[in-house]
Amino acid sequence: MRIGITCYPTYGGSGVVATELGLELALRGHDIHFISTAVPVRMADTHHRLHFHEVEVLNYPLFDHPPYTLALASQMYNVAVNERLDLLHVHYAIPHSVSAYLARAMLRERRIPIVTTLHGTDITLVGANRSYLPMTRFSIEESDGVTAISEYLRQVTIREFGIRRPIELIPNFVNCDVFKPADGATQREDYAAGTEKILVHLSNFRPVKRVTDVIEIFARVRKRLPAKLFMIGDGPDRVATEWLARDRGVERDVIFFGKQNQVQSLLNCGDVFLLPSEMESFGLAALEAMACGVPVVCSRVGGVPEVVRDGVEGFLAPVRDTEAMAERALDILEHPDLQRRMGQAARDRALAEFCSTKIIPLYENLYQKVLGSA
Ligand code: GMT
Repeated sequence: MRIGITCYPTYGGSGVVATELGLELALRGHDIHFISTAVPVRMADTHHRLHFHEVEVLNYPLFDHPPYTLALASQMYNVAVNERLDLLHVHYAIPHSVSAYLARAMLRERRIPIVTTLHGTDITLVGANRSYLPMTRFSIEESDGVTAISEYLRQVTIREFGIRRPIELIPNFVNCDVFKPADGATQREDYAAGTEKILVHLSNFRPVKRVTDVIEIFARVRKRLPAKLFMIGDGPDRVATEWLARDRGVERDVIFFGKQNQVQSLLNCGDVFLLPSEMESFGLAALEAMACGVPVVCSRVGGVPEVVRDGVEGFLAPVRDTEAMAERALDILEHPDLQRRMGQAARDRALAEFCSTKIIPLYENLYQKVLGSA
């Protein structure tokens, strides 16, 4: 198949999922055309079936706001014609499926199906401004196939938007051959001495990630045992987080790595992974840690309980309860048997439920289905 994929190329789970999906589909013989404002995050590999088409947003002095949605629709149309695309797969209803809807309407000689994957941000957007609801519902209803990345998000979308068309659950996935337990030496010794433990967090440091809670949790852990904290990523709350680390007196033990693409080698150093978010429709970063055999401590929100079972692959605790999360992290760090058992369970669950080998065929089946009924 010849597939156009659109996502935000920024540092976030949806961009990672879209990029990995494109890579995996290319390896399976499909021609993939990314249509985006920049090369998507984690797009490290090249492959003869992978192509990138930049969306240039016109900046004209009369425009207060550059017309991104229209620029994207135009480029989708151009690529669909020039590359004879079979379908468009967009990540986010707003605005990407609206652009796809326009591109489909412009392409009069044939009907190009649209698949929309929901990651949760559309819900957040409508929560912040109800006026987006009719447009979001419209673009979901007009898609030929719609997927949600967790059952939680599927249910919320149906409820919030009053959706009557089917929404398919296709969970997020991880390449279990890339994200896997270290099979030799790790970089651990470069950062931690002897028996020092390593805690890891990975996100885009948006307020919803509650990165300052990561510091609070770490400061509690650090009082009980020698440890280091890896902070991978960057974003709006980084400065506040650095400040809090100094305020809590743990700044020498916290390492800020900034944005990284090859996160697996850092995850492989971890003894426990922390994700205390306010909300996660899925929690891809936790899954990546799990695939590396690292137990996780997360907040019990959104779709996270579908990925992590409390007491099995790690622990879940109420949002904001940094004391409980620190205690659960200490349970793992102070009991090597538990750490080993949970790490193994985490790897097993990633293998059994969320490996790309299992999930990519679900997307291929959906593509076949929408092409069959186009
Ligand atoms: O959470 C973010 O800041 C990024 C956002 C995105 O759109 O990339 O993540 C959403 O999609 C990810 C991939 O499906 C999910 O793993 C995240 O849980 C979800 N974030 C939220 O629901 C807050």
